[in-house]
Amino acid sequence: MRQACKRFGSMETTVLVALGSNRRHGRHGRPEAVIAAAVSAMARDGLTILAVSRTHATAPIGPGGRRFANAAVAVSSTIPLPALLDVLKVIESNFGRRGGKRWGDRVLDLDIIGAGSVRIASRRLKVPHPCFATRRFVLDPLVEIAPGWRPPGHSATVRQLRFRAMRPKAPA
Ligand code: A4P
Ligand code: MG
Repeated sequence: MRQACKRFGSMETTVLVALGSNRRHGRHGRPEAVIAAAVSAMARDGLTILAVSRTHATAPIGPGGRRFANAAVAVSSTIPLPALLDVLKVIESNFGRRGGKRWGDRVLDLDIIGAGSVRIASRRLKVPHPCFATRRFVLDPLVEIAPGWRPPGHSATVRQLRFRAMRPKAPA
C-alpha cells in the first residue's frame, strides 16, 4: 500500500482494520449496528475512512457461541501503529468491551490487519495480524476493499488468499 508524505511532513499510512461484534450494545443494538457505529467512532477520533466493506454475518470460529457481524475498513492515519492500536482499544472500551476471555463473545473487536509493507512483531502488536490469511471472516470483507494487497511475508494477494481459504480441504 502506498505511503505518502503529507504537506506538513508527517507520514500518512493506509491501515486495514477488521471489525467484529457478536453481542448487542445497549444503545446501538444488534452487532451489525455496532459495526456501523464503530466506523463512525473511528472517523470522529480523527481517522480518515478511505473504504468500508459490507457487513457480513459469519458463523463463530472458536469457543464463541453467537453469530458474528464482521467488516473491514481502510483508514488513513499519520499516527504510528502502536498509537493507533491505543486509539482502537479506547474505542473498544467505549463500546463496553472489557478484558474478558480471549476469543470470548464481544461487543466490539478492532484488529489491525496490515499496513502496506509494514512488519511489526512486538509482544503487544503483530502486523500483519497473525492467522488472518486463512480466516474467511476477515478475508471476505477485506477482499472488497483491498483485493490486490500483498501482505508482507505472503506471496499471494488478498484475492488469492481468499480463493485458497474457500477451497474445500482435502480429506486427511
Ligand atoms: N495484538 C497483537 N497484534 C494485534 C493486532 N494486529 N491488532 C494484541 C490488534 N491487537 C493486536 O487481542 C488481544 C491482544 O492482541 C491485544 O491486547 C493486542 O495487544 P484482542 O483483540 O483484545 O483479543 P481477541 O480478539 O480475543 O484475540 P485475537 O487474537 O485478536 O483474536 P481474533 O483474531 O480477533 O479472533 N469468528 C467469527 N466468525 N468472527 C470473528 O470476528 N473473532 C475471533 C477472535 C474468533 N472467532 C471469530 C471472530
Ligand atoms: Mg481481536
